[in-house]
Amino acid sequence: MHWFLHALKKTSPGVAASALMLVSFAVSAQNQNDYLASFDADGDKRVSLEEFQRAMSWAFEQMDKNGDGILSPEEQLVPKAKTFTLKEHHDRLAIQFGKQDRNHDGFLSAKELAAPPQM
Ligand SMILES: [Ca+2]
Ligand SMILES: [Ca+2]
Repeated sequence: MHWFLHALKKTSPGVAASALMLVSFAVSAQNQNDYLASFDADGDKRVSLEEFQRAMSWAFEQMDKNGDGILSPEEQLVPKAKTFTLKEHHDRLAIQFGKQDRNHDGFLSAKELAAPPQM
């Protein structure tokens, strides 16, 4: 038997539960890093505002068929939708970025990025 499982068997249920919590925390930290990597274009393990805006603009760019930085109602596939510019999108993302940046260092760490959106 693996030493770790053996040790768990010998310990009280409370200790076993906290060991399991440590394992699940390690897994979610790994997911946070994977999530961060999808934004982190220069690989410095933190997300700048520019990287955040670029990653979050992917869907916008897919919809902006003629690439003029403006989503017309037809491009949004919503009749009577308000015209929406890439600049407006970036401005909103900048506000969101500022709220997610809890320690105000100008970058999002894996933890800040994975945190629930701040209102
Ligand atoms: Ca980066
Ligand atoms: Ca930060």
